Amino acid sequence: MRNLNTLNILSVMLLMLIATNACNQKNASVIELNGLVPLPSVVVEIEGNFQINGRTSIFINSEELKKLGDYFAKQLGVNDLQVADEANENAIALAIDDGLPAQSYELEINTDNISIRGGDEAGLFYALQTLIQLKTEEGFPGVAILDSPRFGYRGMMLDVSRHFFAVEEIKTFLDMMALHKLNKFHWHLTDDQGWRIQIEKYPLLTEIGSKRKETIAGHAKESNEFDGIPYGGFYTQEEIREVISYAADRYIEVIPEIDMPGHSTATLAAYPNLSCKEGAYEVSTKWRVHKNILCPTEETFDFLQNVLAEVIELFPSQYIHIGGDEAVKEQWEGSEFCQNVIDSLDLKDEHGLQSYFIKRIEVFLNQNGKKLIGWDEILEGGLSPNATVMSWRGTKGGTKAATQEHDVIMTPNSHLYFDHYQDSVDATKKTPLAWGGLLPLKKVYSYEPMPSELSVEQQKYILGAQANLWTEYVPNFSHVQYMTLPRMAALSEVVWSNPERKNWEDFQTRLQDLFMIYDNNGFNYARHTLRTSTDQ
Ligand code: TNX
Repeated sequence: MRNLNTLNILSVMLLMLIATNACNQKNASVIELNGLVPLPSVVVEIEGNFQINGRTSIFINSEELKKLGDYFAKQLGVNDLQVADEANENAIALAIDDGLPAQSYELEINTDNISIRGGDEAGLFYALQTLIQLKTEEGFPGVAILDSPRFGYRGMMLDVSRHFFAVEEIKTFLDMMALHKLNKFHWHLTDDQGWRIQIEKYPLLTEIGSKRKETIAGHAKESNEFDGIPYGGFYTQEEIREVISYAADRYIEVIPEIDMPGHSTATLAAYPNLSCKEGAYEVSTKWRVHKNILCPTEETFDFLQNVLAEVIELFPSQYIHIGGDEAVKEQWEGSEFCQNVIDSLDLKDEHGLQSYFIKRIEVFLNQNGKKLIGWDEILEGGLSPNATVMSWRGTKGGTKAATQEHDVIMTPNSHLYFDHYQDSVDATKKTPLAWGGLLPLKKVYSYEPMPSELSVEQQKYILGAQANLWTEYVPNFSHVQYMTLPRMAALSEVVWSNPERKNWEDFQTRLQDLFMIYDNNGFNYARHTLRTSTDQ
């Protein structure tokens, strides 16, 4: 019997850390092991090798870990789960250690045991991801690992409006995120080309708003052809709950986005009374920025509050994303109603009106215990008091918001837009059609989320970073995977690992092992990008 409390991983680690620093050898031992992505904080090889066999049990030290213990058992192919303070030999022992920071873990593998301590359940879950990456045909190599994330917010956004992905596909996307220790799934549920979430009070949002009569073929910049094929899809509230629960089992928070006041053509197709400009609206069949916008009437605010009330009820997330991007002000400029609002509230202009709009929505969200996130356009005309800013048009907006003491998530289109080309924008090179721009793996890997101009005090407002996959040119889920992997691996190292230990050469070596895990899981990925990124 071995008492879990007598583990001395930390002291071994500290000694090895001192030794490693003394020799100035960066992760020398990692390369000998199966590649780990994202790179853990400290990895030290130990003699021996652990094998799972018929006598292996998983031990948990509290009933509360039962669900996670079951998950471990299933993933590792172990049949026996026991609750006890002490573990037998041949055990995989899990325990929460309040002394460790949230999301961090210590993992020790030797010939007799695997011992894992997590600062919380998420920490244990991340240790499992590391175990999955370490596993070889010979079992698990002896190792001691001390690991914790650099940022608390490690996100991926998926646009399901331009193209729709089924619940099972969303679950696979969450599996992909979990493998890379990402923890925030930003779900872009509404846009001009389709409304994808059932709202009980407003059935037309899905009856009309989730369907478009056809879709533009080729690149929107140059094409005038349409495919003539009706397209649609939405998630019922039951399905949304299923996704949230699947994500929660992987310690991923699902953050819904209801985009307003722009990107609302599908909303207006269902409820044209919410527009400033009378006319017939239909769900958009083409890409790029649209002029349609919600009118800031009391009717619109009632509608949005009713929609958000259902969203708040459904999603346990602390955040609700309300978009705020690319709201073209032309229809507001031409509306007598809007001009009267601007005058009567003494607003500066249409940007002031957008700011007033977002502030009202923020008050409603805050009253209901939620925090608002918006794209960086919400800075224009003055930021809502408690808003978190998602900086997408580069990092300037994020830096500015941090200096105004607002939380920030970095998601610059220069480094984290996975809808951009991976290798070449040259059509003759036969890469699949994409939005534009060039974002090779190496460029994602090079991204540093912390703006150097921020003071130490201001740096704490940078919560982390997120990559976005807009899906105008991503028609099916296999293509989602192709655009996302392996760039998600580079993202994971940007948001998880110590930047001083980042090393592009070493990352490429470790990525080859990760590719085997992608293969084992049946994930499609852009396998050629390792080679092309090296060339660039
Ligand atoms: C800008 S990023 C958008 C999206 C497009 C994307 C294409 C943002 C907040 N809005 O509506 O899909 O560019 O890269």
